[in-house]
Amino acid sequence: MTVTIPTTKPLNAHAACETCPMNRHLERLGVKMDNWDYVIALAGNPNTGKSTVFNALTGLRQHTGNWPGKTVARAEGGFQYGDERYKLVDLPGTYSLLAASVDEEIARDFILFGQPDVTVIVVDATRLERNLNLVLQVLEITDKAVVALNLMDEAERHGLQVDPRRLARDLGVPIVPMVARRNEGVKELLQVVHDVAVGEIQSRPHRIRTTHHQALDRAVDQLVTQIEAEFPGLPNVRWVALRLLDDDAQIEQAIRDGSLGDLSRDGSDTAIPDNLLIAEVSA
Ligand SMILES: Nc1nc2c(ncn2[C@@H]2O[C@H](COP(=O)(O)OP(=O)(O)OP(=O)(O)O)[C@@H](O)[C@H]2O)c(=O)[nH]1
Ligand SMILES: [Mg+2]
Repeated sequence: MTVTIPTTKPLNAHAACETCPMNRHLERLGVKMDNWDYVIALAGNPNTGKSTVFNALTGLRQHTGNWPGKTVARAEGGFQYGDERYKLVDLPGTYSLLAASVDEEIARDFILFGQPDVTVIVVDATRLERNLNLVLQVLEITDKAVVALNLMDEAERHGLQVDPRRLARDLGVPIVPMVARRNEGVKELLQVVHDVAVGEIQSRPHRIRTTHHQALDRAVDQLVTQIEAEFPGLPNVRWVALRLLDDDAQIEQAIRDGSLGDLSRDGSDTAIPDNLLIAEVSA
C-alpha cells in the first residue's frame, strides 16, 4: 500500500546516521535501521488486535524470530507510505509498563528505552477503562503516540458509544477508530502515523504532574541527577526515578548490577553480542 503524499522529506536522525548512538541503541534492542526511516512500535493489551493491525500494514513483508536473548516470539515488518519507509515492531501484549512478566518487560524496555519514532497503542473499544491504564502510562513517557481504537464493530454490537473526538481531546493524542479485521481505519492510521513521525502532528498528551507534591519533586530531581551521572544518555530517567520511589525491585536490580546501562544510548561502543541479534526468518 503506497500512497504518495506531497511532503518535503525531513532530515531523519535514524536514516541520516547509521552509526549514530541512537541506532546502536536500537540495535541492542534488536532493531537494525539500515533501510528504514522510522521505527513504529505496536503496543497494547493482550488480544486487542495488534497482530491484525500489524498484518494489515505489513502484508507479507515481515520477519519473525525471538526477542534478543528471550524465548518470546517477535514479529517485525516494513511498509512504505509516501516517501518514507517504516519498520513496524509488534510488541507482546501488556497491561502496564510496570513489567510483571517477561512479555511486559520486553514491551516496557522497547517503549521506554528504544524510543520508537511513533508508538501506536491498540486498544479494545469494548474495554476502554482497562485499556486506558496502559495508554496513560505510555503517554507519560512519549508525545509521539497514536491510539488505534480497535474493535469498534464489537463496541457497536454491544451498544457501546465511544466518541473518538472526545477521547482525542481528553488524552491529547490522535485517535483512529478501527475495525482492523475488516481493514477499516488502516489508511487513516497510516496517515496519522506518518504525520506524527514527520512532526506534522505534534501532540501534548494528558500527563499526571507532580508539581503539587514538593517533597516528591525534590526526591525525583535528586534521583534523576544521580541516575544521569551513573548512566549518561539513558532515556526517560524521570520514569526510572519514579519506579525506584515506588520500590520497583526489577529496576533497582538493573541499577545495582549495571544492566540498566545496557539500555542507555551512550552505552559502550562494543559490538553487539550475537545473542542480542534477532534471528530473522523470512515469512
Ligand atoms: N470483531 C473484531 N475482531 C477483531 C478486530 N481486530 C482483531 N480482531 C480479532 O481479535 C482476535 C485477536 O487479534 P490479534 O490481532 O491476534 O490480537 P493481538 O493483540 O495481537 O493479541 P496478542 O498478541 O495475543 O496480545 C483475532 O481473532 C482477530 O481476528 C476487529 O476490529 N473486530
Ligand atoms: Mg499478537
